[in-house]
Amino acid sequence: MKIERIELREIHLPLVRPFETSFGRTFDRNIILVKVYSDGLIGWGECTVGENPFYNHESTGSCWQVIRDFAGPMVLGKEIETPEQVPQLTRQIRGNKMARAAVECAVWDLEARRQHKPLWQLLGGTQEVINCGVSLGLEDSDAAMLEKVETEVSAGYQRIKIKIKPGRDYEMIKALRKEYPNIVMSVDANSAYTLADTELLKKLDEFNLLMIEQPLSYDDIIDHAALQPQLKTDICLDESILSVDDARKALQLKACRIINVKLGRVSGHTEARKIQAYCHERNIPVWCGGMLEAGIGRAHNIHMSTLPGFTLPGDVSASKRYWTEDIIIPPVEVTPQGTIPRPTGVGLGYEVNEKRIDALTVRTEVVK
Ligand code: OSB
Ligand code: MG
Repeated sequence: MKIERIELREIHLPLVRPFETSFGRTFDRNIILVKVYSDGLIGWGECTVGENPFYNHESTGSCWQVIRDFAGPMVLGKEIETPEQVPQLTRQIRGNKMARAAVECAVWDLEARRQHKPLWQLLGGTQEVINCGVSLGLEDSDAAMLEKVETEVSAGYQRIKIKIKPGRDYEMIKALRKEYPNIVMSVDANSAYTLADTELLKKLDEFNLLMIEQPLSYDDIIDHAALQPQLKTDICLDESILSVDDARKALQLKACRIINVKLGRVSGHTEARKIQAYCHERNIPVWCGGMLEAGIGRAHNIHMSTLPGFTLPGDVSASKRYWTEDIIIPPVEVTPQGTIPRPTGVGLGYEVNEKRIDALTVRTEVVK
């Protein structure tokens, strides 16, 4: 197929409730959508980047520029056999993986529609349902956090992840564990600690956590390798893993025992599949992380999560936890068992609500 046209949209939509991590609080999202055209068909991608360069070095603004001026033009007009060629076409771009991923994901959707298959089938997905957890942002009080845990446990989610930061860690988790001794619980520090905090991190072993996600620096593997043997709790790396090579290095150094895969962070489905395959061969569990995605990004995450290595519950949860009205129809819904059945329709398997997208659009540009 030949990519005939690439359009960018920036949509603005408020979150149902603010989401706080150790690096800051998000109230609204500004999300870039990529629409690719070929032979009368359309494919959609969503850039998973944050508004500020606080999770990684990218931002909505930087991704817009990189997609418009580099990743988009490298793909536009190109004859491609398979979406796996897209990372080849954009490989000259260093870093900027969320920008590159948005274009690649749109081409995957397009190719799935061209082949008249659901995306999961094209990717090689094998699981009929995906297992869902939730990620709970920081709250000012333990009482507020307890209330949120109660809501999500009642909704059926299979794993509850709690954001932590210095000062909101040991005592808060202790309070939650007192009320919920048996739920599957994990914590995510988003790089808020250093090796100087080793004693505190060791104390979290008391709480029988499924994992501790990214305790140390976003660009580190070495210090995590020093920390992991001192903890009973499994470390899961998120920010530090940008490629299958990073996954290999982290596992060789025993820096973690679990890996979080995010499509944007690792540059798209092609690299995500490589990480999944590498880990699956070694019995290292992976799971799908989230970046507060709207429906298109959420749907891409669902398809990826059907791959065989995705055994732990992901951060892929119901649309209504984020948006009053999503940009896809129907919205993503989660069963009382905490699962999402894999979509049956072609491509993403959800209808993209273009009217809603038009109403939310704050910027449009066509790639030249
Ligand atoms: O570290 O997993 C993270 C959100 C923004 C940036 C980083 C992270 C998160 C989440 C939210 O934990 C996951 C979600 O509900 O989409
Ligand atoms: Mg994380």
